[in-house]
Amino acid sequence: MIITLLAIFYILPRLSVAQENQLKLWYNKPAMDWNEALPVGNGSLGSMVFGNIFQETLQLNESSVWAGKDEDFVNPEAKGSLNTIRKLLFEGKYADAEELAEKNLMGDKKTWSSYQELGNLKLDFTRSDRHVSNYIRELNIKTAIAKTSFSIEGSNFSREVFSSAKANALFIKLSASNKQQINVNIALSRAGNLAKTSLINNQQIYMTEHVNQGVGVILHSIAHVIHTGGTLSPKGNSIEVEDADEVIIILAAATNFNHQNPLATVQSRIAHALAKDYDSHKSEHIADYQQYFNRVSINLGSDDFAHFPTDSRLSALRNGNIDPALFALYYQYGRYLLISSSRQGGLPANLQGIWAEGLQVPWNGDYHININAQMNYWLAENTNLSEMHLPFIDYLAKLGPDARKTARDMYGLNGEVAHFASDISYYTEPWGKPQWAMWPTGLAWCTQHAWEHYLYTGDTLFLKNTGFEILKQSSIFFLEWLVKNPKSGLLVSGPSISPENTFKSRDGKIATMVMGPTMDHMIIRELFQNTIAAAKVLKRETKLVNKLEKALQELTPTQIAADGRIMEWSEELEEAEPGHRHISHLFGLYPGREITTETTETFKAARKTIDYRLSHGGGHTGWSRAWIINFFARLKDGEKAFENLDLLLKKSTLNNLLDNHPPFQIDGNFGATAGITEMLMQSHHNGISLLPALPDNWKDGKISGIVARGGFELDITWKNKQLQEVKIISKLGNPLRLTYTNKTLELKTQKGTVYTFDADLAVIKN
Ligand code: FUC
Repeated sequence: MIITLLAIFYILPRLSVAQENQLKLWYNKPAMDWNEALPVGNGSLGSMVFGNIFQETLQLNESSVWAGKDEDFVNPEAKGSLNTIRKLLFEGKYADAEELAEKNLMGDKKTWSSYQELGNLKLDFTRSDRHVSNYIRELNIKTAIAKTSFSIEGSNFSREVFSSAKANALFIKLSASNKQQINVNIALSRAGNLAKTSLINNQQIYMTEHVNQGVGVILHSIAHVIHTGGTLSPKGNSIEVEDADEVIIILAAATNFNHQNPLATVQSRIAHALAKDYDSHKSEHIADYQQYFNRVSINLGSDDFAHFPTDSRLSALRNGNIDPALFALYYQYGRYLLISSSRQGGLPANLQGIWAEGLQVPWNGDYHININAQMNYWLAENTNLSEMHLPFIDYLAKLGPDARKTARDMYGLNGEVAHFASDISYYTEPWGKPQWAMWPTGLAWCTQHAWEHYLYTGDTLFLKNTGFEILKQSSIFFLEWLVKNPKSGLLVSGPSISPENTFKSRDGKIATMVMGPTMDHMIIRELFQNTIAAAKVLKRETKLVNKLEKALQELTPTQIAADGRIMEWSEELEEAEPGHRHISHLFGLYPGREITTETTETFKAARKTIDYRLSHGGGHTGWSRAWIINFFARLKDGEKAFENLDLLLKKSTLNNLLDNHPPFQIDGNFGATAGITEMLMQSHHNGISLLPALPDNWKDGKISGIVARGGFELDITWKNKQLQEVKIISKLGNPLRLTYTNKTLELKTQKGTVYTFDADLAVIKN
């Protein structure tokens, strides 16, 4: 009897609350600062929702709002200095080489550039003295809608915000349970106070600015206000709504970055949005978003704590609470963030996705291609968001012309090269300090994404029209770039660095540049292999293939140092910072696929390399920790992978579950989501491997809809850490090779057919 009553009054309602909250971030107080606000976005138009009761701010972003301008800044001395610098490095005169490189290889980038906020939509609710109860703010990642609700003196208030990719607009609805309850002043502004705002027909607030005092894009934004009941009147450049029953605001924005007439674009978006009612937009938005989001579901075990606010769950985790569902939420949040910041036809997700505050964003919010931009896309294919990968690949194709120019003007070589970072001006030249900039393999690393997109989708047309050219041009550059190391007779890449790491040179000075950092060779090896494979698929370029095959034979192999670790540079040098956040010489472990087989020396050396970094304080930035999760997953160590995921949430995650470098940087979210997938399934080597790094914490679980290379979609169920069942849809009809523990199965498949296997990999049904 007592148990039944308990079930009815306590457990059942709790269960339903928990279920309802499974895919929600929610809080019982407004955001204290930006790091607690909740992000919504349609790939380009985004907002951070604070959930303030009386003075609400919707901080706004549009992905093409950038200060800066197109500029060529190849150092004219570069070509003439290259051989001297190489000679100095071969002779071990690192400091001299670096000094010369800083002077003669670094470009003189004259214009400052940065991603910037679009602005702020301020909602000032006039009566601020009243008692508030039942406050909740949430982000529902199942519907991609942020909501704030509370009660004041018997009226329930609710504010909904979503950014619709369908309508290219942000929608905000303010409602109340009783009539005539909404009194609000609505204004648009922008940091720096240089934006011009005006009212159009008393119903629209228009804001424009040629950013950075004319050195940047021209932005245009319109907020259109619709009220039901009450009155609407102009107040300066803001709109005042009094005693309304309901208020809807539709906001659109565009810049001259990719619109000939951005104002006309904004006006037409508003006009189109007005042609339908709010509810139609809302259901269209949900349907559009869910066609991607719903492809994957995940259950990692008990969701007992879903009825607690997200920030409390995070602090409980820090205090030792075990909350598998929080990791599942974090996983789906990674997918939510990618759908919301990277949509076909738009720009790729930058260092902060699309969400950034103010006029100077950390690291300019750019595209850092020495790990960060790539990490943003590690989850795209395997979490079934292949379409979201395309903005990044399109971006690489667009880097082409500048990358060819840099190869030619800076080094006198053919093909394409880009260095450590770029932005929406598509620059590819290095600038600043050699320690981070003198690194020619940025674009080469990115080419992996073009090949991987093909591996997952089998889209030969894509490979023919877009992917192959990206691979080919990078390969052409590196065939010409590599030189013989006089000591070993093998090909090396240089002058170059192992991203951002330093070593102690023989004369006791700290240096960064060498001939032959290991990462370069790992990247180039994979680039050449991928280009050969792509050429074979397309049956072309036999001459190029022959050259690449020859170069592969001569390229410096990955070497192991006397202490058993993978060498970071071609000679044994002592790193100045042994816990450095970049673990570049493990590229071949992840995201590469050079180090795969457990019995090999390099596999063991990879393990030692990472253990050493960690024992010297490594993994201290969010993205570095996220990379480590993937390393341990590839090392098939579920406990270590989990330990680092757990540390990522405990140490490098903000209350809104965004990754904290610090400051906020989105790569850690994306990298960790990729890592969780990698713990549950891998497909980079010899077919598909099931549950390769399952931790004790996730004893029972299920993941549905993740994707393996070769075009297989998988539902995996496990119990007591043992595989129960795997359902595989063969999307392309490729042969399947499946491994679970020591069992392997090989099967020819038919396109569109579903195969189900048990723990012995015996076919249950198909
Ligand atoms: C890389 C990293 C930094 C930072 C920056 C945006 O250069 O070394 O930690 O993430 O990118």
